Amino acid sequence: MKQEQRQPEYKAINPFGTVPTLVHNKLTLCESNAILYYLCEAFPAELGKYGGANLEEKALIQQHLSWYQGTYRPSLIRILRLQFVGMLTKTPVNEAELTEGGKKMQETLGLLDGLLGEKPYLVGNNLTIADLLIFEETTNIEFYKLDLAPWKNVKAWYDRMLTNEVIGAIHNQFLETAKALEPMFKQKEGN
Ligand SMILES: N[C@@H](CCC(=O)N[C@@H](CS)C(=O)NCC(=O)O)C(=O)O
Repeated sequence: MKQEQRQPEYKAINPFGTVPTLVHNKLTLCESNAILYYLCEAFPAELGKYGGANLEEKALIQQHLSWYQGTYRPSLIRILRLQFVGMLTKTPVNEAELTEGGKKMQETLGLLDGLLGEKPYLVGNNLTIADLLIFEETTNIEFYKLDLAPWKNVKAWYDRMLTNEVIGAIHNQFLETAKALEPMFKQKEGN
């Protein structure tokens, strides 16, 4: 909200003005895909298992991360942006855009459902950085109160991710933040 990511001090380490940025030893690194890859390679004992067990898995992880950046994230964040911008600028949300965005989001969830199939995780039996990034974006559905039941593979995977103790704890914090923002949305709807 304070737009700190746009300040010159931050832009000195991240010229794109986006979060996250990783500073480790002599390296300053932007972009989630690159950061996640780096963490798995830099800390093999602790994090290597999330980066894929062999070349094929590593390549599939890259496929999912590219799809996430190019298709998945833009599709899920579109409606959220529309609603946030409407809320912050106190202007009515464009209903046609909202409907179109909702349709796109549902199509994308269908694609994710197909990518997952009945596998426990995107790349097979093990949780990887592809699951972490795509799951994190999928949590936005909590804002839309969208029931994932029609996408049964997504729903099973989403619930499975939440059984992970660390992910579950972070998710609970996220839910608290989402709840705290609810009155702002309601206030906007009432306007
Ligand atoms: N492709 C970038 C996207 C990063 C991104 O858009 N981050 C959001 C926060 S989740 C951000 O910094 N938004 C602030 C802005 O765009 O001003 C990545 O994966 O790191």
